[in-house]
Amino acid sequence: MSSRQRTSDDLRAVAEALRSHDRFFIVTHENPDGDALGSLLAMKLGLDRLGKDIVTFLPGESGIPSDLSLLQLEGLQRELPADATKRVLLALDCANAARMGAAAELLGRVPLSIDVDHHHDNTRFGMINLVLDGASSTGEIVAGILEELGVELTREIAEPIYVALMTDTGRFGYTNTTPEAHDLAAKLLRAGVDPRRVFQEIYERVALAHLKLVGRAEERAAVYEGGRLIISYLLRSDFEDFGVGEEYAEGIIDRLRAVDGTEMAGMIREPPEPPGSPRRVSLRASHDEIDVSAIARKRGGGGHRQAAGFSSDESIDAIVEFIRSEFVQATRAAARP
Ligand SMILES: [Mn+2]
Repeated sequence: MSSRQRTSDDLRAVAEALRSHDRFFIVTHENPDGDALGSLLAMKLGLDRLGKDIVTFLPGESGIPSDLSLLQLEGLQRELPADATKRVLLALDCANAARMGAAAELLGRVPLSIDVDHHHDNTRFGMINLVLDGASSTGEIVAGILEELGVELTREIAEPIYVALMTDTGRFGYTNTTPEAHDLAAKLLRAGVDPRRVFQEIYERVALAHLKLVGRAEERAAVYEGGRLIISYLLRSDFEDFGVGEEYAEGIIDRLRAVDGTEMAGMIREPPEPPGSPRRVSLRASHDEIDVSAIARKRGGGGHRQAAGFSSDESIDAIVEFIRSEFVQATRAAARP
């Protein structure tokens, strides 16, 4: 069976499952980004229109990133509701079950579980899996599902999909910016999305404290291996100094990667809450030869080839050393004829 054939079968299987059930529990990953929350909201609004009974859930402790406050997430649950096991579990943008946090324990206890994602290392933990690693974003897959279901693409539904698409492609700048991504963007604009307003809401409402936090991380950036590797870090005390949460560190990694000559960037941070939580590490590659998800997996994390992350209880120095040695190995392997 060709992969195109399999893809459309999976899409039809998901659409059929959504059509034939009535109660859903939609989950995305902890420390959510624009794709996670945009996909979740678009799917919820789409299924609402089909008259389905929907509960949405965000695992973990982290707040909603302030730059995503345009998403109308009323009703989003942070604790597992008692009736969750009676609902169809629909996981969006989760590469593995652990990404669902507390919702992972529902697997095997729900009538049906559906895994919709675009991470190439997705473990296919659902009973139905629609994993399209060529899709720019989970939002793009959600758009395809809603189209298959015949749900009208209203402005209300198009906007969160646009948020997912724009943020996951790095404002249409990463390698996942495919013709399909731009085709979808055009469709979303035709549905009434105002790209200028969405851009402003997400990227041009920066709190001064956020700017200062970014400044501190930039100040601390250090380069290694002749400038091909760049790493910075934020301490718990930095977040305390500016009175901001960990979600404000989002995006710093992309500023590091933008430095001329950078092949790989690493950003280490100590989450201010809850106390004693492990350090979190984001990795970015700027070309195809380095697979940062393979590096992250060595420490129990994962992600995409060019954007991945992991958690660690090691010291910052030890994490820097790990990243350096992995970078050297990865680039040496890439240079091999
Ligand atoms: Mn995504």
